[in-house]
Formats: sequence, structure tokens, C-alpha cells
Amino acid sequence: GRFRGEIEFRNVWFAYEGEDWVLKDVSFKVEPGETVALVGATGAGKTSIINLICRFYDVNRGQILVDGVDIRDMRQSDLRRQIGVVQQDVFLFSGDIKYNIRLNDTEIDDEKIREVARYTNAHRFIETKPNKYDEEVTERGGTLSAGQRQLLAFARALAFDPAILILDEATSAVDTETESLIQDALEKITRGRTTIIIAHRLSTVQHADKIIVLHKGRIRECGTHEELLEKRGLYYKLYLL
Ligand code: TTP
Ligand code: MG
Repeated sequence: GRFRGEIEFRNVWFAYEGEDWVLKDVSFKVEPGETVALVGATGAGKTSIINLICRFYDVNRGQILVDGVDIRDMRQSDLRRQIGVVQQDVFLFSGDIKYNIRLNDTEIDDEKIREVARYTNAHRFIETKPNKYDEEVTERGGTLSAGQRQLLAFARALAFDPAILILDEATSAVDTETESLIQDALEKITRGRTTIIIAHRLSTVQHADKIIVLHKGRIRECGTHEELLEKRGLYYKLYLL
């Protein structure tokens, strides 16, 4: 069945092979349906947290639980369907647009592909391509702009109606027109899902239910935008930059 979308880090320590600690004793909990923002300077460990939730890597110490279950005890295929990820560098496969939305999951039919493309505002640009949903793209994008690749990535991430959505700098490489298309769709897209959002522009994270401020691999502060401003700590400093 569908996940509820609760995520919990319990005393997580993590290092990339042979390197220093990147995450040090990180603990936090995200309730189902909440939107949480991760902020902090470059190298603070934001993307590494995402890499662990997706199990691109495993923790060295501690635990990550989704709906109370250690993700190491879950099936990769479940995690992949229940966690939608959009990262800054969109990975495309040579094949048509349809394939790039559904990948190898043949249970996603043409109707479902169109539905999710409409829902994420990708449909409009797809309709402008000579072959529409059958337009061939290459790993480097082919005829797609950076913004169009990003819209495609949103459609792919939402194809399975995931309980958890992760956006890592997801609009930083796109033109302003695409960004506003994404912003338009975002409220609808995140509704009813647990959302983790990483953005350098702090203006885009102020409405999060909770903001986690990372500093050199540790959680420095956590709270709402208002609480963190009032605290006049690291978030306040980053916000003034
Ligand atoms: P990140 O987790 O990538 O830091 P970040 O996402 O907060 O930074 P940015 O705002 O620039 O996106 O990196 C934390 C440390 O881990 C940093 O020293 C780089 C290192 N690292 C690797 O060694 N390999 C990796 O694959 C990644 C993602 C990071
Ligand atoms: Mg990052």
C-alpha cells in the first residue's frame, strides 16, 4: 500500500568512502504531509541527506526510518515508487518523452503519462514538439531546454503518486518562465505528500512547516521561518545574505 510518508533520522552518521564525516549525529522527524526545508552553506550535507533517504548510500551509524521501518529492511522497488526525487541535474535516457516519464514501468500507460504531465505543467511544452510524447531525446537532452528537462523530471517523479517528494535545488537551473510553471504546480504537487525541499534561495523555503539548518554536517537549528529569524542565529545570518 501507499506509505504514510513519515521520515525519521535517528543519530545518523555518514561518510563517503574513505572521507571525513559528512553527517554527524543527525536526528530529525518529518510528519506525514509536512513540508520541511533543508538549508545551510554549500557542503553542509543537504544533498547527502537526500542520498541516504533514497538509499544511494547507507548510513555508517544510526538509522533512517520511513513509517517506522528501517529503510534497510524495505524493498528498493517500494522506496523508488514511494519517494519521488527531482534533482538539479536531470538524468535523461535516450528514448522518447513517454519513456523518460515512465521508465521501465509498463503499468504506467499513455493516459497516466498525459495525466501526470498535465499535473506538473509539462504537457504544454511536450505538445509543442513535432512528435509530442513520441519525441526522441538523448541523454544530453536533445531538443529539450534545461527548463523542459526539469519539467520532465517532475513528471517522472510524480508518475507513481509518491507519498514522499524530494526537491533538491530543483528550480535553480531553469529560466524564469519554467520556474513560474513549476511554482504554479508546486502547491498542488506537494499537497498530501511529505515534502523535503532544498533551495539556496531562502525566499522559496519560508513557507515550510519546519526548516532544518545544517552546518558542517550537524543540525544547528530547527524551527519555522519566524522562529528562526527571532533566534538571530545562523538562519538569520543566511537570510540576510
Ligand atoms: P553535500 O551533501 O553535497 O552538501 P550540500 O548539498 O549541502 O552542498 P550544496 O549546497 O553545494 O549542494 O556535500 C557534503 C560533503 O560531502 C562535501 O564535502 C562534499 C562531499 N560529497 C562527496 O564526497 N560525494 C558526494 O557524492 C556528495 C553529494 C558530497
Ligand atoms: Mg546539494
